[in-house]
Amino acid sequence: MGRAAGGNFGGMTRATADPVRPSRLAVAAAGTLLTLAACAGPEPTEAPAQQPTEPTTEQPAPQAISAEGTLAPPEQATNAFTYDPALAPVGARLSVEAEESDGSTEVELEVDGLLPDRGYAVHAHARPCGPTGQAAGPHYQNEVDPAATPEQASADPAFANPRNEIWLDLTTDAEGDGEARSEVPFVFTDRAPASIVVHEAEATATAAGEAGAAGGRVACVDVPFA
Ligand SMILES: [Cu+2]
Repeated sequence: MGRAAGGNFGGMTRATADPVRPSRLAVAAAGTLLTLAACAGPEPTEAPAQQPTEPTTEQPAPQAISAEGTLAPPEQATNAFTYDPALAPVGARLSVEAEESDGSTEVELEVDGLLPDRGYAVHAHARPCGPTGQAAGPHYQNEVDPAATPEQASADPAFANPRNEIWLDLTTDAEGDGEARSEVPFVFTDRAPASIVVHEAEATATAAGEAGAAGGRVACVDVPFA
């Protein structure tokens, strides 16, 4: 019984009483000149007072991001590029969502308007899209392969694999739509990928010496993972 009464004292009475008082004082002191400003005052102070009482805001907010883009030729593109309109048609849409929780990251990709009934190899890459497919840099790796160089991409399955990189290989349906989902056992810290790249190969290679390889880069969408 005592507890319930104490709880009621806490939030509501205090929150509503404080903001009202100063604006009343302002009206009394300043007269007609300030009446307009004082009238406008109470409305904004009442609205925010309701939001903190929502219990759901106390849950830890998950780190979630989303991005989408419509493929355009590099000279017109802003965030979604096609480098090969025969394989990644202008107007196709890519949409990406990512969410971190409990030390893992889940990434989902949806595509609309690619070629029908076709596989595409897709990965998260380290840098943003640019005028050519190479702008996006190498695959994002959680643990970076020390043997990889700008000229020689990581091809060691110990690093170039779908638990250390984010692979979103997919197969489209008869309409050219498709989706992929990947959950990896890491989160982004001081580094994060910046784009999703679609390749010409129908699936990402996994064998030693060619792991991660997927042919030319046909499309790219910027994703603000960081
Ligand atoms: Cu790639």
